[in-house]
Amino acid sequence: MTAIAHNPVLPGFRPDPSVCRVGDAFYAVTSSFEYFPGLPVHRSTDLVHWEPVGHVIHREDQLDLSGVASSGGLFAATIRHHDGRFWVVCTLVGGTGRSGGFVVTAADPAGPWSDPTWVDGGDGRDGIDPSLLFARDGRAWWCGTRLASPGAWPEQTQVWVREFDPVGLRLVGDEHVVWHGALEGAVWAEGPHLLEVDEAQGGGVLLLASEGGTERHHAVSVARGASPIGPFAGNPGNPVLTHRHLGRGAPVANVGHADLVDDGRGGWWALALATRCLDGIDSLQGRETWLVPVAWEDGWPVFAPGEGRLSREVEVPWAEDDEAEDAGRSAAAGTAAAAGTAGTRLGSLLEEHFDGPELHPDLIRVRTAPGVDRIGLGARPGHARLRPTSQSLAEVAPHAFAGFRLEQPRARVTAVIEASGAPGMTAGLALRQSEARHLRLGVRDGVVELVLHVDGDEHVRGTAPAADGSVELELAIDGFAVAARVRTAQQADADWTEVGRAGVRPLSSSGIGSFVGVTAGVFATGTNAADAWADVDVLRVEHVA
Ligand code: 6LW
Repeated sequence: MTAIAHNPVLPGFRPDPSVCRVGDAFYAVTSSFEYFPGLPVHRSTDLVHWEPVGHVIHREDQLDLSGVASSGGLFAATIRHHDGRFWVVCTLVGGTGRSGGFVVTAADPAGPWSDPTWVDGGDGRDGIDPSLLFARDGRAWWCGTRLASPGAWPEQTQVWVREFDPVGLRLVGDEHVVWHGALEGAVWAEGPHLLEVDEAQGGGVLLLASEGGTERHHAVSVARGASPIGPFAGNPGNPVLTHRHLGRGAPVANVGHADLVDDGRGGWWALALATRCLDGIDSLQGRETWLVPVAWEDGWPVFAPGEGRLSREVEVPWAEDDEAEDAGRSAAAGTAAAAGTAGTRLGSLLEEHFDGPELHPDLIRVRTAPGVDRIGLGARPGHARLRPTSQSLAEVAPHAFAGFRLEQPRARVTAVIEASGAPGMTAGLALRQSEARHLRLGVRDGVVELVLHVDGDEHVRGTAPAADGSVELELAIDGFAVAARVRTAQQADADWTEVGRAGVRPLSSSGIGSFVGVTAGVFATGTNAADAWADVDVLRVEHVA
C-alpha cells in the first residue's frame, strides 16, 4: 500500500502552514491576509488528498479586515487540538480596526468558530507568528516573534515565550526571549513552534523556526531545550531545510515556515511553504504548501532524508492508492468540466454556478464589510449579484470582488456576467495581486477593456465592443502570458472576439514585498449608485496541471 502526494498539496497562495493530527485526520491552517473568509482549514486522512473543511474566520463581524492593505491582515496562524477543541492562534496585522494577537476555538474544525479573544501581549508588542504548546504536565505556552529593538544587527528578531492560561485566555508570568535564529546575523527568525517530543525524537522541547526572510533565503532550523522556556541549543546541522543554496535556476524556492506532525504510525511529516518559479521569478501562485517527509537521526529531524530538497511527488507508504482519484487528477479539469461537476479538487477545476444557498467555500472576497450586501445570492435565481462598494480595485477598500486562488500556472478563467449599466461602472473579470497590481477584463459603457494596473499606471492592452446584455469573458493564462476574449452569452456557441493580450510578470510576488499570490475573480466597481448591480451566472477556473 502506498500513494503519491502531488506537491504542492495545497496549491495557490496558502502559505505559513500549521498542522495537527487528531486520530486519523490531519488538519492544516494557512494564511489568508486581506481576504475573507479567512484562515482556511484543510483536512486529510492520508496526507495525499486534502479537502477544504471551512474557515476559522467565517463571519464578517469576527474581525475587521475592512481597512487592511494587501499582504496585511491574517498572518501565519497555528492550529492545535487540546481538551476536545481545536485552537487557532494568529495575528491580525495592520488595518483600521483592532489588530494584534488572538485566539479562536471550535469543537469542529468546519465551524462554527468562536469570536476571537484578543490576547494582551499575544503579538509580543508588534510581533507576529504566535504558536501554542499544550504541555504534558498540563501547562500551556505561547510563543511568537518580533523585531529586536535595538537588534544586534538589522532585522534581527526575538522568539519569545510566555505561559498561556487556557481558561482565562491570557498570558501569565514572565516573558523569555529564547531564540534569534540559528546563524550569526540571521534575519527574521520567525514562524516558531514548540513541540514536546519523546525520547525517540531526542526528548525535551523542540523549537522549530524559520529565518532568512520569506523569499529566496528562507530556511528552517531546529533547536532543543529542556523546557518550553529553554535555554535552546541549535542543531549543529542547521538549517535543516532550505533551497537558498540552489541559485536562481531552481524551479522551487522560498522554502521555509514549517510545522511538524507525527502520523500515528511511526512516521513524521512537515508541511512547509515554497514557491514555484517561472523564468526565475515567483509564479502567480505565490507561496504554497508542500508536504515533506521527515526522519529522525540522533534526536534531530531530517527533512526530505537523502534528498534535502522538496519533491513534486512524495510517497506516503501507508496511504491507499486510489487509482480512480489519480486518474481524475491527471485528466485535470477536462473530465470534471465535461461531466459538469462542481469540482473542488485542489489544483483542477473551481466552478460556481450560484445555484445553492451558500457561496462556494473557496470563493474569497477582498476584506470585510459587515452588513453590506456586496456579493449576494437570491436577487436573481442562479446568479450572484455584485453591488459596487468602491470606485476602483486600486483602493484599499472592501470590494465587490469574489475570486478563487489561481492554483496552477496554466488556467482558463471564464465568467458570464450582465451589468445594470450604471454610468461609470465597470464589471468583469480580474486577476488580482493587490490594490497596486491587477489585470482587469471589464465591461464599461458598452466596451470591453483589458487593462493592466501597475503601481497607479493603467496600461490598456486592448478593447472590443461588448454586446448588449449578458457576456462571457475569458482570460487564458499561460505562465505570465494572458489572452483575453469576449462573446455574447445570449446565443449558444457564439464566436469569440479577441480583446487583447497582456504580459503579467508585474503580478508576480517577486521583489514587491508581497505575501500573496494571484486570485481570479469577478468584480464590479466605479459607482456609488445604490441600484447598480452586476449579475454573475457562472465563474469558473479550469486549471491545467
Ligand atoms: C509570516 C512569516 C512569514 O508571518 O511570512 O514566511 C509572514 N513566513 O512567518 C507572512 O506570511
